[in-house]
Amino acid sequence: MATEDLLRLHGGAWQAATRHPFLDAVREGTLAEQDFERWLGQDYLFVADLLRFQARLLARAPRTAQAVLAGGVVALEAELTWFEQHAQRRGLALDGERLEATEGYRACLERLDLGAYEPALVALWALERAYLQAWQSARPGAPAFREFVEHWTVPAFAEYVAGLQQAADGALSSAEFRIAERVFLEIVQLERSFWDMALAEGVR
Ligand code: MP5
Repeated sequence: MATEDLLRLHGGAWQAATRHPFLDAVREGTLAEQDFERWLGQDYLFVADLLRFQARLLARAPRTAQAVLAGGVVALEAELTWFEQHAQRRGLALDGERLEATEGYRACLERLDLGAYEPALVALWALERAYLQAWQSARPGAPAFREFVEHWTVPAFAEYVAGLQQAADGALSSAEFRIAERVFLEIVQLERSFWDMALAEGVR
């Protein structure tokens, strides 16, 4: 089984996680500022959690996966700075509490961290691929949000996701199909909940 099979088998769930009214509003320029800022603050907390998870994943990765995972760790650290700069420009504090979806994601990453390497890598690929496709659906993005759309749709990010996919395919051959599938579906659900959360207080 390969990663593409997971996407093919669960196309409906994947679509729900990667096409969302939040992203449509980013594209159309109709997103309320407070919704965007809620997403920004929560995604900052998520990326901080992801950096810890990925650093530990790197520590237990086989030699062949070290380069792509190490590159990702460096990029995540730089991304935190990027978020901090945006928050500062908007006068936003980044020390908020995790809302439910963010906390659920953190708990999932922690569980994966305690389990086997292979499903954890599949999870990382799935969440990065979901973000790539989600932001692609918002292209080109209204001027106010364009920098964010570009951030997750640049060719370098797509190449990173492809590198993770190659590593995940290598890992999948030795992973139990059902375990990988369960992890994949959990990530898909978390991604969807994250977008729902961003709009939760002002569904329009
Ligand atoms: C990513 C993210 C992608 N920033 N937020 C969520 C909810 N899912 C996935 O991670 P990265 O490392 O920012 O590309």
